[in-house]
Amino acid sequence: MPPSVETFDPQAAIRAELLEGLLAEPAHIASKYFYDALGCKLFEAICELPEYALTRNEAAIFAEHGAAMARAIGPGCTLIDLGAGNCAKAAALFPLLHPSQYVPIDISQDFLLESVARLQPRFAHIEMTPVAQDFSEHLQLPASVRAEHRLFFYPGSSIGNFSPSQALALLRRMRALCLGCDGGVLIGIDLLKDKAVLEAAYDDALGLTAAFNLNLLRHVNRLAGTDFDVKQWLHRAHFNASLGRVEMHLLAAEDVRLSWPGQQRFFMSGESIHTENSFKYSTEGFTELLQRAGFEAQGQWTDADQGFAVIHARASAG
Ligand code: AVI
Repeated sequence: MPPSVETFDPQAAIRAELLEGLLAEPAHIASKYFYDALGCKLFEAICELPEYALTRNEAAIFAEHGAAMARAIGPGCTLIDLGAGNCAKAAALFPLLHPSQYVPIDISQDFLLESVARLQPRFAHIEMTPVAQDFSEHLQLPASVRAEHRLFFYPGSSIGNFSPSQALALLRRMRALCLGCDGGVLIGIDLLKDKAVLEAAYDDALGLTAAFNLNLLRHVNRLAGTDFDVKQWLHRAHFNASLGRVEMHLLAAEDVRLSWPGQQRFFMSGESIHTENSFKYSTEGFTELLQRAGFEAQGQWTDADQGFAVIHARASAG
């Protein structure tokens, strides 16, 4: 008999993960599944909303303090861009940082390759090494990534979508990949602020965030074969002060029988599916997390309203 071959089917793994979350009490869906093609466009539109100041605050910080950051970091880094997307945030820093290698990492291979193809002619002198990877699971760098002066760039407060313990694990992984190479991180975090301001950012008047949240159900239908009808679900967002996070949920607007091949689950009216956490930090709280991961904060910059911070930290010796 020929030996059996173990094959890994990524689609089946995604389906299994999603269905496990839907059968859990309470049900949950990982927020990384927001970003299908429409979800990416909705998120881009959210970043333009008056209520969602994160992106503007961060851009203002880079515009005002980018040169100071570049002085602190020094030229010639290996710039590793986590969740690079269209690469625009990193590219805006190229003229200041003068990286010797640019390593954009993103889950969406096609989008990443298109972005790099657009960028490379403008910065022909920078070696570009795109890596298609879901780094939330296990961040890995191919051997072609220089082990010199590595700088992990993680803007947008995306680290807030991980729990503090997951964020710590990811930072520790970055620390391990900085070993012996004068490495560091440049990371954007949304700061704790007034509850009403936070809740408006995740429940805007136009309903774009509601559409972003509901669109997740259509994406899950395609990935897992479920039969969600978005009309039966309502968007909810609230700030959980004791855990320091904005939570997004989808609430059943009526009794719902959800089915998929071979199985079903009943949701009572008002029952929730937890779809996202967005943790907010104080600069002290995040600096402490960095320290626990083996980094030492070197500089921090905030916008005029103290809504957002960009922190530069170096891997500590040892
Ligand atoms: C990508 N991430 C940092 C956004 C956030 O603010 O947590 C995703 C988002 N969710 C709702 N609006 C935006």
